[in-house]
Amino acid sequence: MTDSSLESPCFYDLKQETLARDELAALQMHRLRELVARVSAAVPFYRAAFAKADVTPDKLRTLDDLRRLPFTVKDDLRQNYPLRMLAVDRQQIRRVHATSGTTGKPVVVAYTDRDLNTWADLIARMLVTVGVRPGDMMQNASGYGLFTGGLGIHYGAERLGCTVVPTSGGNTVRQVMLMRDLGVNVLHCTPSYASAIAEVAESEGIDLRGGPLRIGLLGAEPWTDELRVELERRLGFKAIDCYGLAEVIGPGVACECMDQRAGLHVWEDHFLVEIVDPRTLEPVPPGERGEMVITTLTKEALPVVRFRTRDITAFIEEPCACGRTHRRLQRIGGRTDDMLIIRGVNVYPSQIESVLMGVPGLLPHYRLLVGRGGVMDELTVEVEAQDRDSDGRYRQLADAARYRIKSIVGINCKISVKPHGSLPRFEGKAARTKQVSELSGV
Ligand code: DLL
Repeated sequence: MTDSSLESPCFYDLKQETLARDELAALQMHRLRELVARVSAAVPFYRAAFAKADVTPDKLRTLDDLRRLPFTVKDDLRQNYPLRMLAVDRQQIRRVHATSGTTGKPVVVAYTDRDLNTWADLIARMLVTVGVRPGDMMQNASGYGLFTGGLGIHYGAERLGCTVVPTSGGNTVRQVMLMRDLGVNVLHCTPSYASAIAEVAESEGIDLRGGPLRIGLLGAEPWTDELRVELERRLGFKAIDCYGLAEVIGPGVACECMDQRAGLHVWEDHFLVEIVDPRTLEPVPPGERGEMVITTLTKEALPVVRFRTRDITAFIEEPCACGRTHRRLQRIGGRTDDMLIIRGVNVYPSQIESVLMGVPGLLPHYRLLVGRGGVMDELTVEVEAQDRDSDGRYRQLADAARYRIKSIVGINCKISVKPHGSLPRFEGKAARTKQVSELSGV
């Protein structure tokens, strides 16, 4: 990055970020053919899958031919646990990370030296895109260890020339103290942890607003514009969305740009993205929502071909005013496997969050209890109130939330308003949905 490019709009890699669409497509095509040749030779799983689908690199003539390739799903990675899908020798792996995995074995992912280098560059690119500059101090309150959010962001921030405060998650009182005392400019964590940090800052009487804290880089879980407004009000930063997943690289796949914050630019020189109908697996019409499928174009150690992310989004086809040519994605509203079906209506937890945040007096701390009431799935929403219960206050809040959920989301649910501080807080990704066998008495 040159000094002259520090003006806004600012780029980390001007040439790559503003490549003409036809040049980008030619680069993708070249990298795709090379990838298919490489994994056919090195990964028995892909060799067998490509043989079954009757594809060889020379049959890939245009990017549309991508559709001839088979999909990869999370289970394929699990079944090849830990490292049977490696495309390089074990000695060439410099690091592994793993997904948390709710049951059974985690998915282990691996990186070569070149992968780590690419990753640091992509994070640095993302940081510049969201408004971080060399010399900024970033508190990285994201889990280190096996989660990709810690070290992934860490090395990218150092690559850009930032100072990193590697607090990881937890010990929130100390996080807030360090942010204030060190004059931290950038906070990276999940949106739900940012909400817990805001709360602790308030209870400690530490006002971070109006100080050097400028940017909240938030991601790793779905969140809403309503929560963004709330966090910006409480922490005084500009909250920016970033997206990624371990199977593809970790954070650094897509992010909003500081100027527009209207969709996430996905780095198309490294990731080939499709959006398909999760039932038919055919591409959705332009602009429609569907499941995002990603092919890694440059990963060496553990490339994935047409990986089904389960994340639901849509392309925004219009060029962005920031000048980046890489396409944008709508914010990820949820995952196909997080979708609830309440009395026949499909609901994502983020839709409920968005409604709750619109009810003055409720806090962004909530939980969704899903259970079977009679023959239908029923939803009880537990949500905290800002104030104590007096003069029927909780009943009014519950009525307001129930009415709005019915009219906006279209479902009937029970609302249980709780006192401030009674629901769990999260240091990483929030676990908001709980299946319960019997809902009566909640
Ligand atoms: O969450 C990587 C990451 C770290 C992203 C730090 C951003 C910041 P995984 O643990 O593999 O990786 O989880 C990936 O989290 O498939 C989405 O379902 C969800 N997710 C990630 N970012 C967002 C986001 C990291 N900005 C899974 N909005 C993905 C909504 C997100 N969901």
